[in-house]
Amino acid sequence: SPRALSGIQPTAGSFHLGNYLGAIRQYVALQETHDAFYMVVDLHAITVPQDPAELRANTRLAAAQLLASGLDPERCTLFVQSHVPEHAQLGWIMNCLTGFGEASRMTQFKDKSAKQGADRATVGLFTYPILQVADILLYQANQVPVGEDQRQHIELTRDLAERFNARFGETFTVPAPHIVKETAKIFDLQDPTIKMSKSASTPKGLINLLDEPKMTAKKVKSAVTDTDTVIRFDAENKPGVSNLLTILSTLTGTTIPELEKSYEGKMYGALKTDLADVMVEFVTPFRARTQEYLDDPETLDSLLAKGAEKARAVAAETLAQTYDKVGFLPAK
Ligand code: AQP
Repeated sequence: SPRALSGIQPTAGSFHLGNYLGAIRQYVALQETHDAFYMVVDLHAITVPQDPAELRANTRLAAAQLLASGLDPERCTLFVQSHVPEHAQLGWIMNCLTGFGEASRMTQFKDKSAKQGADRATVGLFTYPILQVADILLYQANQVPVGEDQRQHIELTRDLAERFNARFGETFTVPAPHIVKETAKIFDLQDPTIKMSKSASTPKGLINLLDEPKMTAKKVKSAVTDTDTVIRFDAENKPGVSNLLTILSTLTGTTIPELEKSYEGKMYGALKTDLADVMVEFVTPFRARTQEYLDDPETLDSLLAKGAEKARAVAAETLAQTYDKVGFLPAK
C-alpha cells in the first residue's frame, strides 16, 4: 500500500485545535489506507531553545496525545525522530543539495525569525525545512498529511527528490501533500484572519486540547464574530463565524449547508453554545486518554521503541542506497 508520513513538534505541551483538525485527524484516517509513519519531531523542536527536562516530558506528552487521538501502533508506525539517526544523516545530504537562495525563500523561516529577531534565529531554524525533506524521503512517502502552512515545504521536498533522482538516478519517491481543504487552516478565535498557532495566537485565541474543558467552553463563547447577525459560511467577509462553522462541521460530521439551515433565524450565541458543548465532549475523553498513556510511561516508551525499530528498518535501507548513489566509500 502507499506510504504516508508526517511529524509533529512536541514543543507546546498541549496540541491545539489547529494541529488536530489540520493534521492529526488526517493521520488517523490515513492509517486505514496507507502504510503510515508518524513521528514526534524532537530534532525540529531544538531549532528554538528548549529546556531539556521539558523537551523530554513534552515528547512523551506528544506521543500520548497522538495515541489519544486514535493512532494505533498496530496500524501505523509511531516513533520519535531522534531515535532514528538516519534523519540527521540524510538531512546533511539534502543540505548539500539545496541552494542558499532556495532555502532563503521559505516564508515560514521569514515569519519565525522575524518574531525572534533575525540575529537570534539559529541556522537550524533556517535549515529545518531541509531536515523535513529528509524526514519524508527516508520513508519513500507518497502522501504527507499537513496543514496549509506546510505546503511550501512539501514543494521543496518534491524539488529535491526530483533533483537527486535526476543527478544520481532514480532513488526517491516524489511525495504529494495531503491537505484537506476545509480544515487546512483553522483560525485564531480572537483574530480570525490569522492561523491558530502556538506562537502567534493569544491564549484566548488558542484552543489547547489539554486545557480545562470549562476554559475551552469559555474561549469558544468569547470567540470574535462580526456585527452582522446571519450564521452563514463566508470566509472572506465573515471569517470568525466561518471558522466556528468549520470546526463544528468537522467535529460533528454535519455539512456546512446543513448547519446553515439549522441555524436559520438563530443568533451567534446559539452557535457558540453548541460548539462549546461539542468541544467539551471532545476534549474531556481526550484528556483522560492522554493521562492514561502518561500514567504508564514504561508501556509508552516501549511502544515508541518498537516504532523506532520499524522505522529504522525502512530508513536505513533508503540511507544506504543514498550513500551509495552519492559515492561514499562503504565502511568495509
Ligand atoms: N491553524 C492550523 N490549522 C491547520 N493546521 C495547522 N497546523 C498547525 N497549525 C494549524 C498543522 O499542524 C501540524 C503540526 O504542526 P507543528 O507542530 O509541526 O508545528 P507548527 O506548524 O509549528 O504549529 P504552530 O502552532 O503553527 O506553531 P508555530 O506557531 O510555531 O508556527 C502541521 O501539519 C501543521 O500544518
